[in-house]
Amino acid sequence: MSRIFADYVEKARHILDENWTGRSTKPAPSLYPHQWNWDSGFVAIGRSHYDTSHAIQEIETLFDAQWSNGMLPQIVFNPEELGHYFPEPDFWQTDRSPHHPSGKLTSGITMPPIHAIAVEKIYQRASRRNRVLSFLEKIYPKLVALHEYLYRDRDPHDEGLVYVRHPWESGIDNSPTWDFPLRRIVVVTESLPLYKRRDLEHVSDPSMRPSDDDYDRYVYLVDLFRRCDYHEDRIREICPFLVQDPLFNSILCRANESLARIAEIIGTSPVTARDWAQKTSQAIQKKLWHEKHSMFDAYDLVEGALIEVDTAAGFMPLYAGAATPEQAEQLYQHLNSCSFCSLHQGNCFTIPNYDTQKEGFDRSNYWRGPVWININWMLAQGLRRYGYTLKADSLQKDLLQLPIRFGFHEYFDSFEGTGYGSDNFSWTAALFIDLVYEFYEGEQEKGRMTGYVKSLFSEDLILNNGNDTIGIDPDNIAGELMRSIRGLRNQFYDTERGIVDYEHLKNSSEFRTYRILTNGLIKFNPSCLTGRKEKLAFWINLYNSIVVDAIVTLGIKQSVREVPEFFRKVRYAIGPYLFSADDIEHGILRGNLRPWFYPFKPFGVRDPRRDLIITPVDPRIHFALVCGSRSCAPINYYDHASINNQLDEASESFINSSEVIVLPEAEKVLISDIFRWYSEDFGRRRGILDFIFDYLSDEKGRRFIRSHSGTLQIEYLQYDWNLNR
Ligand code: 2M8
Repeated sequence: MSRIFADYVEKARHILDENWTGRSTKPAPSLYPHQWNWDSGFVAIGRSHYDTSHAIQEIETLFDAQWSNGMLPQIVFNPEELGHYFPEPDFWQTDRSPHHPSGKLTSGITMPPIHAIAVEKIYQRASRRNRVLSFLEKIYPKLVALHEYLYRDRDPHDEGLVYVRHPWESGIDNSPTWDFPLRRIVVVTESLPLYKRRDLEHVSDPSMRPSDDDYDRYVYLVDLFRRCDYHEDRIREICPFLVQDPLFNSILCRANESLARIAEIIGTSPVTARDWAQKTSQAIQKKLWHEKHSMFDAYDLVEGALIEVDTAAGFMPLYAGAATPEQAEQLYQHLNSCSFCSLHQGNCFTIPNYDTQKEGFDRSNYWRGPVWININWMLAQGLRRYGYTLKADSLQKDLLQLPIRFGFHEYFDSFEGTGYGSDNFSWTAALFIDLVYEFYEGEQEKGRMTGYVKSLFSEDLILNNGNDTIGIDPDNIAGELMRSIRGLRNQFYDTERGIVDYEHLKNSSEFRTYRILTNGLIKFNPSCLTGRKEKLAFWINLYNSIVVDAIVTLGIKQSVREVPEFFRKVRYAIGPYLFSADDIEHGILRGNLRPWFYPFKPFGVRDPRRDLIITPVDPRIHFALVCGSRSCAPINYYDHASINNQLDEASESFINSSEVIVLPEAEKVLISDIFRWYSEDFGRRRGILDFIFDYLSDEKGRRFIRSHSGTLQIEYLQYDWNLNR
């Protein structure tokens, strides 16, 4: 792990330790001094990487306060911390309900049910899974009871969509979406119970919190619930705020997937959980989709209509896998626009909670604009689920850099990144840990060679054998091959998402044709290529295709590291010579420079392949050469006529991805290992910084690099060798 990540993981763990009360974790030291429902889920996910027993305790403590009807309360109050928050047990008066848990102090509403997801992660990451089994067996019926409660009490039309009846239940308290149903509540001050807000005592600027008008309505609703003695049928009859929220329902839907897998692990039937997941997924798809907005919106049950306000919550069906591929594509276009900070937009942290182009957007006000780590964490997974890896990567970049640059805050300014709300915020710390462990840690594990591939690959492998060349015109082979590679790109490479559809490519006629054409290479003389651009395009395309060809032919599953010395051993016969991927990269494209991992230059003094070397080296090739891994360039086809622009685009993409993180506040730049390995090609430190400066879109980062180029510290990010599938 890079040192800076190790330092910040340490800080994050320290925050969680400081916020630990002995039984659970406070969301924040003073603003939120009790246990919160979904916060604990996120915290357990973070802790699951390094402290199984605390992660388990976090969840157990929360479920100890579950109501007898299955409801899991939004807040479990810590009796020792009373007096600093509003509303507290005296205001909730939950003992009016026969379902309230005896001996526990709780609020009378719930929150998004993230817990089955957390429980599954605890199990998956535990070093001794057998020991976690008894926890799974104990918690499973409680998770089921929670989901049953939601489908029984909160889904009046039995349609698979549950309602929230208070903005606090949604977790996104003052989201602009709630303005509409809340407007329905006419507050008569005299009949509103007296109350005193405590939250403003803990924040520097009240405009960053919900307004007093909002609070009046929050209080009105709590008063209504207690007047109904928390009886759901009575509440439903008169409550002016009943909303089917895409965020809440997507989390429920995704949690059902985890619940089904937990059922299987403990040897019980996953059918109910699977049915729930399917029902909710279809209901989200049909009822919450706003065709004209190309977005999921919340449905107002009182009004009987969608609330036409698009917030980040509308992207959450991606996390649940509940969007159709067509809906996902439309969501992606919406998400990747200036409304929610598009890729490489610069000076805009992705993704803000509300559309930056809307009048009501407020960059510092709580859930009305800022960037929230938990939302982005879920969305990044959703985008990956649908294959939008480049965008997922950009969310990941911000999830990493915001806490490092601006502190472990509750939320962040979408343009400046400034941290707002409480500092030392637990879920920011926990999800930062999760991200670092997920993407920069488990590599050794994943890099292990599979026995099958190893046995297949003890010798060099020449992928083209010269047989089966029927119909190949030897004089035209370069052109034919390039056309075929372009065809593969069009069909199977998703350049926008940065992935290859290996599954379909493998059995396609296009790939068969490509392989036949590679046989023709044996009759091809590469010295007949003229012009630098033609040569660059030919060799870059060939390099990228030999990698894809080898991944498919060798049946690589997880990472090219499954095959030792992959890049040195896979070869094409071209004319009378053999060319490995390394020969193409280091020999031809890098001007016969020694690779960082090897003591010799690829072509010796008398090697005739030296005639093919392309000099001077263009360092941009490093962002065009696809190595089949997540950390390397997204695959494309390079056309000699536009190769210059294409190389610029590839460089821009890479420099603005999570492979380059500029941290002016820490006077550091974190960059991909690629820059360490090929430092010489870029012109060492100076050249690397100039290169980054040229392509970086973040203005503040550029200014910092310019003014601190002599003193700033460079650290290298571990390379992610997992397959770009
Ligand atoms: C915020 O909500 C609480 C009420 O639940 C509050 O403002 O007092 C929200 O951000 C919510 O999502 C979060 O769970 C809670 C504690 O972090 O704070």
